[in-house]
Amino acid sequence: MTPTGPGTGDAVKERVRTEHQEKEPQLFKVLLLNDDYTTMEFVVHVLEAGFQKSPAEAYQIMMHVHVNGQGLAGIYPWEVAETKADTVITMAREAGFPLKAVTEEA
Ligand code: TYC
Repeated sequence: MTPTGPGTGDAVKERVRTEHQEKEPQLFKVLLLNDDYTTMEFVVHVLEAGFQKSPAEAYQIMMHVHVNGQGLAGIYPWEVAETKADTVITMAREAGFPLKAVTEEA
C-alpha cells in the first residue's frame, strides 16, 4: 500500500522566511569589565545571582575578567541583555563598587 498524506511525497519544500514571520531575535553578549576596586567576592555574587552561574563557574568567569580585562557573563536577546547589564550596575552602585557591564552584539 502506498502511503498518502502530508509529508509522504517526494517533493521537499524549503521553508523560506517571509515578511510576516519573525526573525530570530538578535543576541547580545553581556560583558563584565575589570577594575581595581570591586571585590572578587562581589563579582562572584553578581554572576551567581544575576546570571545563574554555579559558584565554580562564577569564580572562573570572575578570574577571567580579573586577568584579561573583560569576560562573558551571558548571551541574551537585546532587551534581556540590556536589563541584566543595568541590574549589574545598579547592584554595584548600591554596594559602592565601580563594576561595569556592557552589551555587545554576539
Ligand atoms: N580586579 C578586582 C580585584 O582585584 C576583581 C574584579 C574582577 C573586579 C572582575 C571586577 O569584573 C571584575 N579586586
